[in-house]
Amino acid sequence: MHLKIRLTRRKLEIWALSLTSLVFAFYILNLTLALIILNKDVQTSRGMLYPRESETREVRTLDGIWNFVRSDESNPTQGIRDGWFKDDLSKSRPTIPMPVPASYNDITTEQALRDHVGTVWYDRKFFVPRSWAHEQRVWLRFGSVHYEAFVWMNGQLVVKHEMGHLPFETEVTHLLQYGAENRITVMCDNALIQTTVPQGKISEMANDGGVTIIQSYTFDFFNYAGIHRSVHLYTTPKTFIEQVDIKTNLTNNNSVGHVDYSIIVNGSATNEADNTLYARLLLYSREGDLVSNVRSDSKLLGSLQVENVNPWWPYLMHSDPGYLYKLEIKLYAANEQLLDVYRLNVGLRTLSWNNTTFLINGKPIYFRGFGRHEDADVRGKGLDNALMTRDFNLLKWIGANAYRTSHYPYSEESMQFADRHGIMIIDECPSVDTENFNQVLLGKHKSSLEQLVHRDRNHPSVVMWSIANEPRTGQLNADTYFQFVANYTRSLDGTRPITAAIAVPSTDDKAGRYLDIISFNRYNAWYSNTGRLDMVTKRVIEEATAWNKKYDKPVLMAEYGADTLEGLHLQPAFVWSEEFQTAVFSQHFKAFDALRRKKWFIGEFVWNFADFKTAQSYTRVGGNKKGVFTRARQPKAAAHLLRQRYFALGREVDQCSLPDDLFTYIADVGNSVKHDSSDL
Ligand code: GCB
Repeated sequence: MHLKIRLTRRKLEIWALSLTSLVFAFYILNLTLALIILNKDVQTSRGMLYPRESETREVRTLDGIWNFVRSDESNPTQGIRDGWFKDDLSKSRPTIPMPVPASYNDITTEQALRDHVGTVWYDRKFFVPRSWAHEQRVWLRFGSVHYEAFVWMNGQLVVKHEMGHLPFETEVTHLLQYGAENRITVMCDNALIQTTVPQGKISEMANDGGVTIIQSYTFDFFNYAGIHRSVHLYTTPKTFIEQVDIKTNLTNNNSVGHVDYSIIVNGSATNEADNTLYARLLLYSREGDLVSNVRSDSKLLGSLQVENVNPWWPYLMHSDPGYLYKLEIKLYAANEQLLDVYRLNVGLRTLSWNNTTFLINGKPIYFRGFGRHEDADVRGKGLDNALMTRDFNLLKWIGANAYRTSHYPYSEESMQFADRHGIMIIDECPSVDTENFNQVLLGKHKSSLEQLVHRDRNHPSVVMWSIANEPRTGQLNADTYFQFVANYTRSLDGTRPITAAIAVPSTDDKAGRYLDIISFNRYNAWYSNTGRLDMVTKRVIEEATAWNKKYDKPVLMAEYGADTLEGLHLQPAFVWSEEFQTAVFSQHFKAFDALRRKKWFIGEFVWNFADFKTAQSYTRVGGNKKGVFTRARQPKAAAHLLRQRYFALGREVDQCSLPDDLFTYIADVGNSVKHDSSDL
């Protein structure tokens, strides 16, 4: 009997053991499957040249006041089910006026709209000229809608696009009514989940009235949404220049410039038996002189050469920065019939890098710059030409030569400004605080970079791609994930180095080995050792050195700073005061100067250019206040110090001249005191 019991118990133990092993094996299998990320292809972009008028093209903006409806948060797809796009929105719901471009969040006084989660609807009517009906095609193009857009033309779904801050377009030739009224309807969804770029979380929470939907995210800027950039209709001929890819190079001691081009055409010259097209490319100087001229082969690729070239130089690195040529591309059918004309600005420059240095036109770059945001009162992230122009004037006033488009692509108009003003751009995709790496996320992350490179590859101002901001690169599968993302970006454009702004300690990081340049973010005396101005300099030197030691690559500091309430003065310096921000900067400057001597340290970027709005939090007083400028774009005290440093660096590193008002006259007390620019 005893033996029988013992045997049964033994059997049970064996079963229990095998069951545990089975469960464990199943768990391991699941974990492994979750860790396996495959490097699948992503869909690539087409077309999307910036809309420009020419002899063969017309452009019309649809910017202005649109009609707007906020869906019920608890019923975000109602508009689709009920067909709100089939007729005027006002027939389905009462509408309010909404400016385009602009974020919708801060336009009204309603908290419900500011904090809305889910879908909103826009529509407007417009006429298309009768003349557009003939022998041409019409395209509808959005500069950006955040985050996801569905667009209907006269009730027909014409395009869907997921990813804020990037353009999309579609042909609408056959859906328009020419010489008559048309209606465009847009549904925009701002919901961010674990597989969107950037990531967020949606949850339900009890509130005083029942339950409500909460959007949370870890990134530190307000999730502004809406039609953020211009909406255009433009025409092209039936056969037209759809894509242009430009690569430039300088030889013979920067005296000869080369422009390698490749053109993709949409449509075919039906009038030509052999259908052979060719292009003529004419390059004009800024002064309007023809400096190079070439006829392409039938593959529509080739090269232009420019003698005595004026290279594109960054601001303060040359007395004539931002020199742009105008490239005129004329597409012909074999019978010499002119089919299409498109013009774009081209800056001729060459980039190279190794494990210590990043060079432009053979000259080492030392970045003096900012992390920024597209952010302003009322309009949020909406394109605003006045603000953009002011921002570039401030960048030049302060002597910056670069900024990072933290943490998403900025407007195409600002990229054109950067080309013209010689401001170097580290062009960042919308991946922020990336974590929980998974297959779907990888696909969208790669797609965001594909769209970014496709949009911005012809800008001389873009000198580096940033593939993420503060990704959790210490996590288990960050290694594979970032290997795929970095290699994919390199396959799209091998002419620019790749970076990511990393905040995990260098000892934990698994992504740096796939980058060309290491950027790190750190807030000494702010998030760590708050208020301790004596705990900055050495730590910055040590951390930068650790990154360099680990990867043997150039290093830059992509973020440092301190929140500063404009007008708060406390002496001695105390956190949040203007004195403290000034002192924090100064302690960093000492570190940067020590690091500059080590050669592989290539730049300093303050966080942030201007104050900006964030989600509500007890650490943010009306938003993030680390701006050197206020949200209204006026300087805080530290701006004047930073200006003196950036120009001093410009003078030392690039031999630039100094503005007359860099120093305020103090007293005539002899050579030992710095009292004007000549003392630098
Ligand atoms: C960071 C982030 C940036 C934040 C900043 C801050 O590291 O990259 O998005 O705004 O810190 O001020 O906390």
